Amino acid sequence: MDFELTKEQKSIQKIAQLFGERIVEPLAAEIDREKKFSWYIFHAMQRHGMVGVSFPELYGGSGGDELSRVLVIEEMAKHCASTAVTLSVAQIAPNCILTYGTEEQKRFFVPPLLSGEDLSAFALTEPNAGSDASSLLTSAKQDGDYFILNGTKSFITGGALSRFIIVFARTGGPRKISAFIVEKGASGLSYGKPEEKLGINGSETVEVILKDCSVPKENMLGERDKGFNIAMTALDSGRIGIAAQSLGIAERVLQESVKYMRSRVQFGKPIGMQQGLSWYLSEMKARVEASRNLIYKAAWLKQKGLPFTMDAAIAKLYASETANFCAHKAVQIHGGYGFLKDFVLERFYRDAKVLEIYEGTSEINKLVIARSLLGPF
Ligand code: COS
Repeated sequence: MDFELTKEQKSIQKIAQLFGERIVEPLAAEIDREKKFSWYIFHAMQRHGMVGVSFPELYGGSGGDELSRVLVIEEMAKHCASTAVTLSVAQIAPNCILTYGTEEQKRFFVPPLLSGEDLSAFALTEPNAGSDASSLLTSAKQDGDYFILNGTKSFITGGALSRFIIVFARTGGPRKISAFIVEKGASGLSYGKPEEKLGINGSETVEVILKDCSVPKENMLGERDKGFNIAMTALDSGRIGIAAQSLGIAERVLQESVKYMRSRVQFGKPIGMQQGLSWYLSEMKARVEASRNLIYKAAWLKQKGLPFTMDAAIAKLYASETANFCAHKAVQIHGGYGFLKDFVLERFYRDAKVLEIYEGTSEINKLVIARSLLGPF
């Protein structure tokens, strides 16, 4: 067992750290305030190999491993949760295509997502199919060389900005779901207005509407009727990404709290000397370190090609709850200043809530863990 990062991982971490401090941090508050996706940051991340960090060089990636991907998302999240989630979600579609796509799909769709200028999205959720994802109603009916898709997808990150969206639609009865690559400009594809949210304001969230949307049959991803498994494996990896985002947020608010508790003087001494408050820090630190170990282990299992569904769910569950715990305590430590928009705590506090919701709520992750333990009845 080795807890040390490799030379390559350390070097990627360093680049991401500098990128976060120099490029992301100065823009993060404005992105939140203006509620605007930053193409500038996203393209810079593509150019610096961060989107493609864990993908093969053959398809425009940087050839790193899963832990490197975690390190990069973690660093981005220390500065801007919206940037971190955009990055994590941008890696879902290329991951799906490289795992399930034809060679033609890989060569055509993936390089522009990793080192080019394109963004992609993943559309599973519907207004009435959230946690119960397999009850989705969007339909895909074959008509000669095309599939005609009808339905509505909701909460789609980057939906309207993306060059294409991986859409899950029903091609038969129960469990018969297939995945399609729906390209921007396809007839019958439109978008709802961007959602107004509590946090992660710099990541776009829209409804995607498919009305007799025709998709060439070559754009089916993987086998017909086997799309649900594609969605589930994509979410396993996605959960590692969201866990890394959670870790970055928890680390940042902890760091802010340490700084503040050393400098803020009340009752004639720094508030860090008040035992009650210092114990908040200890609890935050313990949870941060536990989260890190869970996440890095899940990433390690994935890169070894070992089963990691349960470990990804544990990491996501624990790290997302840790981020919320830490953000809550950090605001408390900062008192009135934690409540002001001029300080970063308020933004991280709002941004943290969704971590317990998207890519599987805490309750769904508990269900995944319990099912892994109990097996089929
Ligand atoms: N990897 C690969 N395949 C998986 C899998 C995984 N992690 N989990 C389940 N599957 C497969 C099963 O093997 C089964 O395949 P077959 O039909 O070939 O036998 C199929 O998927 C259905 O599995 P299951 O019966 O467990 O599905 P359920 O409908 O009971 O749902 C949960 C399982 C609840 C785990 C799933 O719906 C889920 O993850 N929901 C949350 C969705 C989510 O995270 N949404 C957020 C979207 S992104 S914002």
